[in-house]
Amino acid sequence: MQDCLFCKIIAKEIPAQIVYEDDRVLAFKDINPVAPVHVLIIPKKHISTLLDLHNEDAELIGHIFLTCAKLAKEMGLADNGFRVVSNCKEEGGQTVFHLHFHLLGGRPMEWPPG
Ligand code: D5M
Repeated sequence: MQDCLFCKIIAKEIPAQIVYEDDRVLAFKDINPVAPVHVLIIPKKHISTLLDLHNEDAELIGHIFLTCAKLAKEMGLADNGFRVVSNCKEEGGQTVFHLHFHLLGGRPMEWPPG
């Protein structure tokens, strides 16, 4: 989608530190990490928010979560654990309107989030 930052990363028009890619998803390091491991996992299909998901996206979302688990294991997070977060719209803290999942690990996480 035109003017979408993450679509431009998918198209390699903007550089990113890509850690995984396949035909449906891309994973890259967050530019502003808040944990020792902070990776964003995104669908290649442009979906603005969680609210824009449709039934046909169920398999894609399953694939994204399986990718989160695969990367967490590869990045050494399986023993101590990790967090996966998706912020939705303004009060959820979403700043980039292309659906994404934050994979956070490498330090203890707090609850509730700020
Ligand atoms: O998270 C959006 C996240 O996207 C935020 O943690 C910064 C990250 N970000 C923004 N621009 C870039 C680029 N160019 N590369 C990598 N990461 C980026 P949200 O949940 O929407 O607040």
